[in-house]
Amino acid sequence: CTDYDFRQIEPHWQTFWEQNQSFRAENNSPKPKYYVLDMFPYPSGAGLHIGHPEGYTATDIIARYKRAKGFNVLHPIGWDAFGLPAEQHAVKTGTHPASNTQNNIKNFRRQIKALGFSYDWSREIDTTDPKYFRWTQWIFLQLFQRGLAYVDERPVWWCPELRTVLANEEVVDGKSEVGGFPVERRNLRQWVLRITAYAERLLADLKDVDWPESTKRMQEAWIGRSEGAEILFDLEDKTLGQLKIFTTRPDTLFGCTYMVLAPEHPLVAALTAPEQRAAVDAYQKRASAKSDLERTDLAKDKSGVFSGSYAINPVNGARVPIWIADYVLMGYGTGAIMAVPAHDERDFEFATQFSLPVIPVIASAGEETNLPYVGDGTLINSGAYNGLPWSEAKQRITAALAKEDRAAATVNYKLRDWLFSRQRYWGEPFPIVWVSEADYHRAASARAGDLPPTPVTFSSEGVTHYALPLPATALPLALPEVESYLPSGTGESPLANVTPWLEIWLDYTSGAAVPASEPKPAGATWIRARRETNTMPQWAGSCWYYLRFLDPDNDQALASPAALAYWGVPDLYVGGAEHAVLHLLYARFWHKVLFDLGVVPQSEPFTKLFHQGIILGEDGEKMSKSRGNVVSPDTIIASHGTDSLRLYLMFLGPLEAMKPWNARGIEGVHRFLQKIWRECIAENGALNPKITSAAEEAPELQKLLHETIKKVGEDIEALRFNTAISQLMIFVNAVHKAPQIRPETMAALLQLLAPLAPHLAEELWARLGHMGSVMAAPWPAFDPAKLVTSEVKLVFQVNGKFRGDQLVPVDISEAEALAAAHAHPKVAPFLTGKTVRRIVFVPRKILNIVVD
Ligand code: ANZ
Repeated sequence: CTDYDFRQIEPHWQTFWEQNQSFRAENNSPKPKYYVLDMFPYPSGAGLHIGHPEGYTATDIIARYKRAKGFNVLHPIGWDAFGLPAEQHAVKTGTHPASNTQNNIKNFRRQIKALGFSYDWSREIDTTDPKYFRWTQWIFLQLFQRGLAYVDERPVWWCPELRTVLANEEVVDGKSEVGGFPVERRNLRQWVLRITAYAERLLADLKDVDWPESTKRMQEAWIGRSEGAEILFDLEDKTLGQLKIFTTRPDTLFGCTYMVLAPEHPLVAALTAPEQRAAVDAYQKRASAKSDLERTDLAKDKSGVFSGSYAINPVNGARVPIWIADYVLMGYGTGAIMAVPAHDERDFEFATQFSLPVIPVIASAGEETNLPYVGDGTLINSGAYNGLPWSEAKQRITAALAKEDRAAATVNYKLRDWLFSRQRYWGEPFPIVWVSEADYHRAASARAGDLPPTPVTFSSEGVTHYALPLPATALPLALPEVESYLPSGTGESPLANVTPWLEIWLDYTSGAAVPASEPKPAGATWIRARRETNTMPQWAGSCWYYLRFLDPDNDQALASPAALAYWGVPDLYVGGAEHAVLHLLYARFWHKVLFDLGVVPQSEPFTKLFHQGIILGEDGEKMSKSRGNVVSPDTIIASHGTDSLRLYLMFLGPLEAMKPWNARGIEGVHRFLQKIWRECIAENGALNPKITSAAEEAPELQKLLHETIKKVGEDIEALRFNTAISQLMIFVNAVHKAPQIRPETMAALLQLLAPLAPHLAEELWARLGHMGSVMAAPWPAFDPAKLVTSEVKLVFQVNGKFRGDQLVPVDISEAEALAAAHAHPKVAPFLTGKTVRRIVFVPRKILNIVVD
């Protein structure tokens, strides 16, 4: 077949690359390094969706381009393979989640290989592989040792009917997704990571990274730094002490008309008057079943109940009623507020609903405004502070109260510590056992360096348990086999049912364990222990995977110091904007901890980040199974080939833009590739005879070639692939029109095409007679001198008749042009012995000489 046969070409070159290990990155190389990373996929049962190859094609183009530019390129892939769907599948089928996960990985690998991406497959990783999660567990131990991991009772969704804890995504409208049973909040022992200790640095260091502005803003908002003051209000019942509130607006203190405590606030019980007890109890119960989002949503009706008690406003002695309402969260500030309905929307709604007074204390430009008024202004109704601008009043009031020890300026963060455990089977087990106080202290004497500054403990039924880490040498702690993937029924994970694994004799020096049902081994270092039954959340494995790619087989460290020093962090990270907050924030946190430990040399993991836009269905709607508008890469590869799919994905529009799929567009780019094929290959399958080293190429074509080299390179660097492709289309049109083409020109075209449509480029490169891969050839350089039009063809006429032409400098003068005509062998004979009467000179075009 002499036509463009992608079905034969694409698998052929994929095999070639694989056999030649064309994309292997070297940890020892004199070349400069370039590390380009994709957000690695979760291998779901559904296979790749079209959004995957969009981002992956972009990074692949960069990787291939950088190789041609002389870089040692690291472009790896792996699998973020723990997670809920695999566990749900296991519960349903009774098969081990690992087997389903491996099947999904196999399918993803096949699909990704069919796309011809230039990954270094020798570095493939899988977060569920004990060789990998050994180091996830190791990092956890470092966090633990530094006091950055602790346990706390935290609410989870609990379904009494299913006797299990549910993940947020398994709760729909307050009911279990499976079965539709009611759910409630229930406190369970959880591991929590102290990310708040890094809040300030996570915020400040955003200035050092090259990220989309919108993503930086989202992280800022999530960290949510706010400056204000904590202020103490006396309680009317002096025996109860004082009430501490957090406010960002001490300037509005005179406008405080009531106070609010979160339903979980420890003072609620003491402040509740006997006649209010029943109402308050009922209210607390109702609030406990709501999520924070439901509680604080502005659109939702405000609810609350009066406690029956009063506080005293420290600035004017006013008696202020204390309410209990769930729009105040226990987890923020002090869990108590002074309410200023005149200047806060939520307070205003609440006051309106419960007919509480509203006192304006801020005026704009000397005038009272519509309430609630949240803008700036000057103080009114505020005693000695009247007339002051609000920001000044804020400082003065805080300072005056601080003098009486009633206020302290404070900074609060919205960021909460990170709830880091799940009651699931399919996750990394914690390398932690629970032991008695006496045994903890015995172990501590041998292993002081492994333990946190203060012991992590947990009490239940009057007994205090101490968290003892396994020695790092005992890692990985693998998942035991279980009989059932169903939760334990007590809220603990299925691991709680595996008694021989759970209840053990532990040698605290080596981490060796035997079931507690067996006799205690001889030796003084064996203690009784119960393993932690929680597992880590799916985020854990993706927090540091970009480091493992540097040195994936290392069994001494997460990566060698040499590899960490050589590769550093990714030069470019591409992935969806849906990860703008959580994944990127968690990974930054871990990276900073590793930086503080001296493990990594940089303080930020992702210096340059880019989000690919979402591809919508042809109908302009989000692609989804239920809408039936999902496009599968497999189908397109079968019908048009991978090169067409890659090119089309990049030609759809700017990479960052949200754009609809268009089945007809794929035909267009496919024809473009066919056109290139025909420029190179003749009907009979031989090289197109127009390609000849004797070709005389017009200067315009040369100019366009150099313009194209420049533009394609610049566009690729800036991830503007759609405009790079447009430029190639312009150039291919010019090549098509040219009667003859030099082999070097065609070769340059194929090199420019290679990052985008690598299979076709390789095939034609070989057919042009080159040895080896097109990517081994250095990227073509453009000649700046060729970019300016320096010479033009000037036509010589004598008495209006064409007599010859010649390349001349564009800025040639009339006199110089005349001299050139006199020197031209074909023109000169018509001029010798004649008298020049008139000269018509059209610069860059014609010199007409009128003679007798
Ligand atoms: C009085 C006041 C007057 C407030 C005013 C605002 C406007 P940010 O900026 O988000 O930090 N607040 C404090 N703790 C709270 C909690 N646990 N749950 C819900 N709301 C809480 O917001 C701080 C403001 O949110 C605080 O300042 C407090 O209301 C409220 F004209 O105090 B303000």
